[in-house]
Amino acid sequence: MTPGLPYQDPVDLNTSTPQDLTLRLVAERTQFDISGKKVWGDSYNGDYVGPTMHFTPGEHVTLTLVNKLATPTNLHFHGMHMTPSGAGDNPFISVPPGTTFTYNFDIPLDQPLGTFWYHDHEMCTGNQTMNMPGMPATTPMGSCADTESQIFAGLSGAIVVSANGGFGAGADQGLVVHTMVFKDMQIDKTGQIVQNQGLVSINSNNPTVRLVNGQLQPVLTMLPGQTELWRLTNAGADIFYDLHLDGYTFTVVAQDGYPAAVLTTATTLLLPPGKRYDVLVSASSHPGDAWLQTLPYSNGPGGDSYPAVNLLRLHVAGEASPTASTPPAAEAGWATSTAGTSLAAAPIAQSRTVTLSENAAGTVMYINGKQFDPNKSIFSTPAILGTVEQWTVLNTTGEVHPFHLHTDHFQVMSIAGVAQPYVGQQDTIPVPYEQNGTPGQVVIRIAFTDFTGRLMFHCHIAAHEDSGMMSFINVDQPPAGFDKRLMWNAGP
Ligand SMILES: [Cu+2]
Repeated sequence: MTPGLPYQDPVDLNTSTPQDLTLRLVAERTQFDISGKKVWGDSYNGDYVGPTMHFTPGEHVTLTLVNKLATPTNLHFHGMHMTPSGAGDNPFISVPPGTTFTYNFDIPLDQPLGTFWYHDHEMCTGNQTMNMPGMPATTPMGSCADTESQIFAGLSGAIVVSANGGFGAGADQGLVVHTMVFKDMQIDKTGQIVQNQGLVSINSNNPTVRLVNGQLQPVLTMLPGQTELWRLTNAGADIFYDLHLDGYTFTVVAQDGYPAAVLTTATTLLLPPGKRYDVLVSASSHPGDAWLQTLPYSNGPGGDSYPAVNLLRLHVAGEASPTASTPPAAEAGWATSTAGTSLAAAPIAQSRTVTLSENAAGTVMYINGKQFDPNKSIFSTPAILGTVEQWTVLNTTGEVHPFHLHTDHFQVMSIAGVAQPYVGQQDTIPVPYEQNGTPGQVVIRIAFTDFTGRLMFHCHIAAHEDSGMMSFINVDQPPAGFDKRLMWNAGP
């Protein structure tokens, strides 16, 4: 691979967002050109980083997935607030090899504007042992690739939701926008991306090649003083990114596609698998270079340890940007008008505990003592549409697990017992590991709005969801006589 090529954004699947949007994705075996090296994997429409989908609230989407793979596949629209049922964001759909499936859904008017992503979420229902070392990756239903293998092979890409081509209220500042999709690659001797197959397993702790939009250490050029919006997306299968841009700060305007209620700045941003941050970056007023790096990171004594890696070189050169003086001031109007109300004062209709655990070898994973069962939620009672619940997520293992809920975002109330200020909602939160016999703990609140159905939740280390750390909650309409005092109305 040749580092240092000019930075490129992923290809766009569509550039306009008509009221009726028709899209087509073909999943197939593909030989990629990765900064000059030929590598075999799986693609959507030929690209290692799937083409970026653009959606807008109020739109109807018809998306045909053509499966030319040798295994079943499907799509999940991570973070999108859309129906989890029917031909919507429904991971219970499985598209067999050689067939097509047409997804059909509305983007609701209250869909937050920001960065999301899509990926294979094939659940190979009935087999949660495929990642156990030495177990062949086959199931009673025939050849079935796990989610980890499919995402790792290449089946993921970004989704951008915007209105009028911009980011949100007060935010159409004419900034240059970049979509940065982080994925990593392990390549075997035959030039193929490693898969869980036969006696071979992906080991997320093995040396790996970290790529930005499928490029090795690309060079992004900015003018002195220029401000850009970067849509940072971890669309990889298993590993974390702890992003740092040497000498710079990130201004966070959205997290997981949900506008920030309060603008914050950060010098590092931890992105577990599935996480997104939309950030403003203002180039230095002086020409020079800086590395966007992922810092050394360990997700716990029972997990992985990753070395520091340079990801992208920021090259500041040329005449000072004519817009240099405007964007930071424009931040005041950025996005915050579309952030939702804090759930701190909401009535709590139900409280639940979600305990993440695993066997001693770390190969079989559980939630509340059970591996994923596609036919049965770990909860005996449903959530009620229009209510807010409080979930205490406990981690009794020696590694951080990023907890993800489909369909509805959540608000993080506390981490390890420390109350968290409201900065907006999110859909993926790293749950700390157990220390000295005290489980890691995150308390979240979820407002179940707009959609009934089965909402998946799971660890977003794909190997862990494949190993069973996944379930779903049923969301039902309020039964007759339901106590209206338990309903949450976030209105003014
Ligand atoms: Cu996990």
